[in-house]
Amino acid sequence: MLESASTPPRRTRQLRSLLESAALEFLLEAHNGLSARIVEEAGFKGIWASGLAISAQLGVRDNNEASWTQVVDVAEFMADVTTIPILLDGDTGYGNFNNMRRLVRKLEQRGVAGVCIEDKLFPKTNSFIAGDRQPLAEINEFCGKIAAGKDIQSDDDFCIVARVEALIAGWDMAEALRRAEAYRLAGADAILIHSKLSRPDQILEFAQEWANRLPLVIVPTKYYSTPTEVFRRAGISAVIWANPLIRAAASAMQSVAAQIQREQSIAEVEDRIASMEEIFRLQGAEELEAAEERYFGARQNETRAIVLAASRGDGFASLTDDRPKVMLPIAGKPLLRHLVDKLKKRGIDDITVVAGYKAEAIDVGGIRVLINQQHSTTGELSSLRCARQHFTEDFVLIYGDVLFRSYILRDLLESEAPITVVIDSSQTQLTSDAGDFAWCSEADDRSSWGQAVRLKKISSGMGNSGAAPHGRWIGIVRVCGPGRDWFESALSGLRERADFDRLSVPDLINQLIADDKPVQVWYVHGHWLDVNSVRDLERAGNFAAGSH
Ligand code: SPV
Ligand code: MG
Repeated sequence: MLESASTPPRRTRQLRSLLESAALEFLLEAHNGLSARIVEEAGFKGIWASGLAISAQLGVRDNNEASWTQVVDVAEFMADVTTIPILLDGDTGYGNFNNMRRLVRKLEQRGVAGVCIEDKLFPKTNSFIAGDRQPLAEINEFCGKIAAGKDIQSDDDFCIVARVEALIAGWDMAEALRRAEAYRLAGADAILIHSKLSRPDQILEFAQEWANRLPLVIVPTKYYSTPTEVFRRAGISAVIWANPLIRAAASAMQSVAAQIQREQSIAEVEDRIASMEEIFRLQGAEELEAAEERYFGARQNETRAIVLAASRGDGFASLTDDRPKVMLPIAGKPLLRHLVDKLKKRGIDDITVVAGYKAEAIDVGGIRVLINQQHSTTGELSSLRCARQHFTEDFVLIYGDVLFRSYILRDLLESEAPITVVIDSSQTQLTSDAGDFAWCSEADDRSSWGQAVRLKKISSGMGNSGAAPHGRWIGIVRVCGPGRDWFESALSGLRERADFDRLSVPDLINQLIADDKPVQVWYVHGHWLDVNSVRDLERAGNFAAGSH
């Protein structure tokens, strides 16, 4: 297979380099897809697909109780979610030379870079269980297995590591060396010399006698207190940390399970276990979301919503001590729930809420919550920027504190203009306690539905001594097609301003007008309200009670 400069080397090549490099390298055990991914993320160059750990996570013994195809299936899950090479612990090769051939073929097909086989008899027993009562394979028979594997592999870089169990089974160093040499001549790519002593003496003696005839691999499960530098000086090629992750998983699960059982609650363990988000990340949820955007044509055209909900709300005194304004109850449910229900009713399911003050109190299902960490010192446009990766070619931007009759949203979704703002033509009196008044190209001609009117300006009205406004913006903007780019560039432009942190959505809309972009007006006449004070809560309750 050809490799270009930009693609990483095939995994078989990576494993070969790892074994043959002059440096001491490390493989860490993994036992399923999740742990394999964790090994790669931790920076390891290779994965040991441990027979002990894979059988343990299946809940069976390391005695070939799991069938070889079950083991290979697990290895395939591991290969699917990683890019580094996997060396499978192939036990004894699961049979004779013929079984070994089939194993190698299947491993190559499934993206496993190499296999390690040990010179014991099927069904094997873990080397640390009654090792000295474990019979060894006959040398010639084992050499035949190695040769058969090498002959069948289609990728020259696929590695077969021959594991010498002589020292485990109570034989002497001469036997270990005799076997290693025979396996080398049979075609093995590396020798794994195993020892169950708590000191590295046997390993170091073997390494010295072996004198690098082939790369040497070790598994310091028992002599783990040996400084790694000792292995490096002895010329070892690779160290396999054979089982720390399955043991870490077991002790973490035991401790968490016991605590939950004791406390009949998960509240205390919640903060010391991986978050749901972390699990989603490890599963690659983000990639699927991106792929859906690319391939799920229908979803691309879906209208989405961005809701600004970062403020505490100044007018509510202690009512907002423990929650943001949008979580105040209105007619039995939080204000934000009303809004989300309205959006969902109109088929808008992708809802991004930008929270800030007491964000943790936002407890509404079916939304994505982003947090403006600087909410206490910044304004609406800063919050909006937090959601900029969710600007699509069709989205609605809404203040989190508005309630409105559903038809307003339904009609707005009919608009195909790049930018549309909803203006209430029933409010044409400038008042000091309300802002966001709108001046338009024409007043609302209530006899013609859907007239083409352009917005000229939104302002609080202060300093507008001239004409009366044509209405009040209700806090809803729809952005479509090219409107998205206009919207983004107006936002980027304003970001350059020194006072960006104080700017609000009307400043952005005015910037669009200043950029010569048409901002379409959609007139409504009442049928909405925003919640800014304790007095508004009662009005909102009545309004919501009347909305079905
Ligand atoms: C394994 O990890 O399954 C091994 C290494 O074979 S050991 O358990 O140390 O023998
Ligand atoms: Mg094993």
